[in-house]
Amino acid sequence: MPDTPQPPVVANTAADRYDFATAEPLWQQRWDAAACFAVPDVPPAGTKKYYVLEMFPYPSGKIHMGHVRNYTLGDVVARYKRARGHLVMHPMGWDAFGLPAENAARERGTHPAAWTYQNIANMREELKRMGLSIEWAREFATCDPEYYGQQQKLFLDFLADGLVERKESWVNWDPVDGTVLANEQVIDGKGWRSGAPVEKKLLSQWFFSITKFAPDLLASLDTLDRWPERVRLMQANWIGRSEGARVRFELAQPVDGESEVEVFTTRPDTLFGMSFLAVAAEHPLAAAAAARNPQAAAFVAECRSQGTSEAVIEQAEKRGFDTGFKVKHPFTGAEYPVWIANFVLMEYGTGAIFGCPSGDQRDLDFARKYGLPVVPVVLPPGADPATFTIGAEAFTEDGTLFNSQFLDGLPVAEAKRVAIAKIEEMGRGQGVTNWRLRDWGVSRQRYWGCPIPVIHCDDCGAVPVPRDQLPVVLPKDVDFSRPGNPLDHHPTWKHVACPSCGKAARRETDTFDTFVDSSWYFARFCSPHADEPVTHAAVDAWLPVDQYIGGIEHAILHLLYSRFFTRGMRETGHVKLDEPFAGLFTQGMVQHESYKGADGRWLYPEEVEKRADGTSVVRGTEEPVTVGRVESMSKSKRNTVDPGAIIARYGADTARWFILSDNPPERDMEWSEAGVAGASRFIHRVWRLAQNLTEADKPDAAAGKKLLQATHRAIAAVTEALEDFSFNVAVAKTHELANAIADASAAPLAARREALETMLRLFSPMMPHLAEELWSTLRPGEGLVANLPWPEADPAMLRADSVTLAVQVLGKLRGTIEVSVDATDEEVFAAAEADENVQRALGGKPIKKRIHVKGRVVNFVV
Ligand code: ANZ
Ligand code: ZN
Repeated sequence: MPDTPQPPVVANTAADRYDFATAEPLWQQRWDAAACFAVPDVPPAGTKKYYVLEMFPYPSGKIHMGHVRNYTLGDVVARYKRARGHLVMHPMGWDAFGLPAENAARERGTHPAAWTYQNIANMREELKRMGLSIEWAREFATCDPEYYGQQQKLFLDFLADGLVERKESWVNWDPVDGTVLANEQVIDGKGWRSGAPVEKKLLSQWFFSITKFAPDLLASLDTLDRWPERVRLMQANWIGRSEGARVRFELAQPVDGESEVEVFTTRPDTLFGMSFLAVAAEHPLAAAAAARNPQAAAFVAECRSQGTSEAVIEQAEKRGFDTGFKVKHPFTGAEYPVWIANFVLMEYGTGAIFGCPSGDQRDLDFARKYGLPVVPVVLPPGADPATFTIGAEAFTEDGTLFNSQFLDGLPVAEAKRVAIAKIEEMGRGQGVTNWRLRDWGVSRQRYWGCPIPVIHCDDCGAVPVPRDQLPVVLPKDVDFSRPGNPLDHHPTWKHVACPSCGKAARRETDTFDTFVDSSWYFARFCSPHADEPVTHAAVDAWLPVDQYIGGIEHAILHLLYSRFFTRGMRETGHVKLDEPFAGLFTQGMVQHESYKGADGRWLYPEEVEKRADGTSVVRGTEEPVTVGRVESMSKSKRNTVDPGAIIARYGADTARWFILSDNPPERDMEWSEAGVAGASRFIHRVWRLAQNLTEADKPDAAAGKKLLQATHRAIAAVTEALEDFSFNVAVAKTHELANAIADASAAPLAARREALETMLRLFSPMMPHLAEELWSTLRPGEGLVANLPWPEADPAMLRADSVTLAVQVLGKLRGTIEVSVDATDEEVFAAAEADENVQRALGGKPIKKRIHVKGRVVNFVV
């Protein structure tokens, strides 16, 4: 049946505004259908590969503006490099294991797997609406058994190769919940859930031997010339190489048969400034003191409840307990007290230090608190030894030794060498290199993680699960109603036969730290469906990642662990390279104003109405709103904006364009309603420019040439900006070109068309949907912009025809002239002399000297 006739559409409305809501999904489908972003696991010979990767998201349920920024930046790089003729791999996956899924299970009764996969489905849809050039066929989640089973193989390879060790280590233990706590779950020394004081407990755990690679991980930082300097520095500090000495102090009286305590120091030069020796609460001497004295035992127990993280210890008040034991100074034989101190870590150096309060702030705070002597031994340059004293601050810089017998008069570096030589000669120790880096403990007593593929047998010890029995899959039927690790109290899962002797044995119920999952995913993307962790041909061709993009919050651990894993995979024959990420870009945060209601409650931006007079009220009321600082978006301050809502209202291109335009991408940017609205206006304006392409009444060839020159300058400028990660500059240059097109209404149609077509290709990495939409109307049937090569600037067009020169008389600016760039000196001087203002300044006097600085200035001396 025929349709009933419709009234004619009101002219213009359709041509007035770009219908992004229809266009964007359409172009996303077209890209998909054409498999634009698919690449083979093994690129054909002769292709230039480029691997772009953004740090993969944790599937929390919804994408946030930080994701939008991260994936937009990566998408610009990916699309640009494709246009430049590279075969670009740009995959996406999910860092899907971790505690929030378990918390959801405990709080809401949903299974961690169901919760996680539902979140992934939601976030995948949201990301797809952004129009990213991602090859979704490579997608995986780290909680897929196909992924974590391969990770288990890698672990077994590392184990066989001596890169994994089982050793005891201290963990935070919640005695009420009967569970191990992560550092961030210890709040003011108490378990976050139970509120019970946290204890330290010694557990046998798996460690990756990252310290084996410490020298290489440090030295190789120098080769990472496309990494931010700041990140390399943070890595270097974390690895923390320090030169120092181990010194053995003799105990005045042996303790439990032990006659010495060994300390580690980076400042052996300050030995004469010693006023005490201190050991960690877990040190054998502390245990010996505790066995003799209940007060010492109480102090040790208190230290245990402090939490294990270095940050906690750094901030905690310095406290100690005098054990009554004494040690003898290696050089003077004088006796000094042995304390237990809460700021000495058992895991660093030897777990014991000598304290020199004048040279170390912690030691000074400690000495002031407990009335221990403060002897200055390093004299600052220019200070008077007779009057120099230490006040509230230790002196930690370079100077000259004094009060130090045979070291007196030496600068610090020299004094270190002399002190070490003396200690070695006396047989009391030796110079050593010490590393701050610890081995990486990867055992977690949690359900929602990758099972560690080991079986514990009373006779055979820790036995690897045979490869043909991998993956060790998580059981689905788990009970979250009890505290602790559900794997551990599962009725059957852990009861298995020993693969070696066949006797009853126990499956390891610990799972991997989720940082393990993210330490090799970039390699897995090269052949995501292989039944080995990686395939050689794929990783050899695609790695390293050419451009990695993510937040600075991952500058240390994630990158270091990935660098370690790459080395481990090299040792075990999986890859041939050392460094996984050739280029790294760290983006800034997305910020927003924060708002508070009259009663001080935080308000969401959409709850706030801004009035023309500059005041703000709660929408629909008269309640005044206090506009607070612009700060990083966070749920707690409610200063978040939902990307889904922005895309629905303005389209993905607007969100992308605004996020790129605001600031250089390495800096923080402020999300504002006005900014988004501005980006949206620009998009509609560009769209209208393309709708009004008709021949000018009187085409002006000169205007056409000027427009084409502006176009080629834009090609050069946008290209340079994109190469440089200066995306905000690329946006600004596009604006300039749009203005030039709008101003060139007299230019011939062909020139305006060329300018527009070039502009849409230049902004296509940033606003890919609008680019396709315009291309399809300007060049119907000519394929996708996504498949076009990058425009090339014509050098001849870049050269300006004329230049503006300043004309000076006796060094004073008197006028400006416009001359051809090819003008000879004589032509330039003639033009300058002919200028009215210049003639007035010359006043008819004879010119003694003429100077022409090409492209800049003419000067006449009279
Ligand atoms: C005496 C001394 C005198 C120190 C002085 C410093 C200044 P880095 O550079 O980080 O390696 N230390 C050694 N082991 C420790 C431990 N387990 N827990 C806490 N502190 C420890 O730091 C090395 C310095 O930190 C060492 O040098 C030691 O104090 C302390 F004027 O020895 B120093
Ligand atoms: Zn056995």
